[in-house]
Amino acid sequence: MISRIDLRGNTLPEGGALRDLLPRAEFDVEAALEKVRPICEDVHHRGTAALIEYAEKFDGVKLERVRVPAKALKDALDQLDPQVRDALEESIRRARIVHRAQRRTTRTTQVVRGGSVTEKWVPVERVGLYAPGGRSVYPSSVIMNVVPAQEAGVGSIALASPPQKEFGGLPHPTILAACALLGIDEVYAAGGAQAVAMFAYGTAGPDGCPPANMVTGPGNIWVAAAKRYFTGRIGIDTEAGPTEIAVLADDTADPVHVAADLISQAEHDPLAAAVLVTDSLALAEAVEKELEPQVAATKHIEDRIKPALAGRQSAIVLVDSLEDGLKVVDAYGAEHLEIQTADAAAVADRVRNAGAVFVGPWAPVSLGDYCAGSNHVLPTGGCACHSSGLSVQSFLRGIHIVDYTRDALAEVAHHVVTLAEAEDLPAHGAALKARFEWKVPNA
Ligand code: HSO
Ligand code: ZN
Repeated sequence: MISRIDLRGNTLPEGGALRDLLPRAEFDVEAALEKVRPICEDVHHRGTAALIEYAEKFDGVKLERVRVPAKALKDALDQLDPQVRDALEESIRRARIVHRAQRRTTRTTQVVRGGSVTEKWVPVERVGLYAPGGRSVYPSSVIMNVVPAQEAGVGSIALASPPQKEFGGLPHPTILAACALLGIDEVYAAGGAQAVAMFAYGTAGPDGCPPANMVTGPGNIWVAAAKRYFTGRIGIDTEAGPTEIAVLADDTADPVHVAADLISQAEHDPLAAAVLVTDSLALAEAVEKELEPQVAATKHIEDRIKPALAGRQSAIVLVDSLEDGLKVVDAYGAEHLEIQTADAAAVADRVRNAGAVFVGPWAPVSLGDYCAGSNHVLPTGGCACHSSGLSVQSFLRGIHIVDYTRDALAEVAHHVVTLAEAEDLPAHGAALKARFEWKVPNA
């Protein structure tokens, strides 16, 4: 069901060469970009009319309006299963605790007497959040996007999610209910690249959507391609690829837990990646054995879990030692990394590259998906080597405010002039000279 990659007996190659030995899904955003470009431009030119046409073409629904009426949001919350409501509320409560603690305070640094730089954190003015529909209807992802934006102080938050045929062209009711719980009342029934274009360009008219400065949220390859298309025009979070779990485990790990956790993320998508890295052949064999009955006992077997586990993106990687295991997980840079070893906290502390790290037997990825307080919008495809998951910081801009007195400027003016001349930019130097009657002090 899952292949093995045996890296034992050899010195591991470094960096990129090691990464090439490890499994990863094909996710060709560049190819999707070609298809997405005309859709985005169509939304640019025809606005709401184009969105309505794409809803019919891609979602099979004839929409009268794209903006979801307030009553639909209220009804969805009224009709929400009370147990689901309780769980969503707890998830929101915990996410708020963690994200509130991420808020940044303005800091002034005195560089010299009379010269200071203040770093002021200002929220993005308006963001558009995307919540997928179809195979993945995740109200938890609404929480993971909305809470950091709200805690950052974003003033205007809108959400788009694909129209669903079985719900009369509205987004899925649990998505609407999650919006209502979070106080989000600007919601659009729009999906895919066209939803991203709606936020990027804005649409006119009474049913229109004002343009947003930033779009975040997970989505399929079309959403990722549209985000790439608009990069530079608007801010985005990372382009979300198929979900990934890596588990670094030794012979103290419980194979039942390890197998369950690998399956838990394979459940998302046939392209989802499940990777076990271990120095214990006995554990590898036990997990392989355990996968069979656990997969058989779950739900999305043929369409997602089996292809995900059997795909080239998933594997059990055997290594000589935990040291080598750490090198492997760092080279891989998983979206989610579980540490199931003796002294797991110490091992976790040595990890350099991962979207989120889950320590020991009582912190499975599923906890992080819903109720740990951490964010589940995390970098995939190895982007954990350079990017972080969604946080309050994602929605803030740090503005430097430079404040110097005459004396403080005089003290450093000659250095500025020298550097300007070294770069053949004399007018830069002249801006200083003009302030000191064309004689730079200390020159
Ligand atoms: N594991 C997914 C998020 C998710 N899981 C939503 C359940 N619902 C990517 O981090
Ligand atoms: Zn998940």
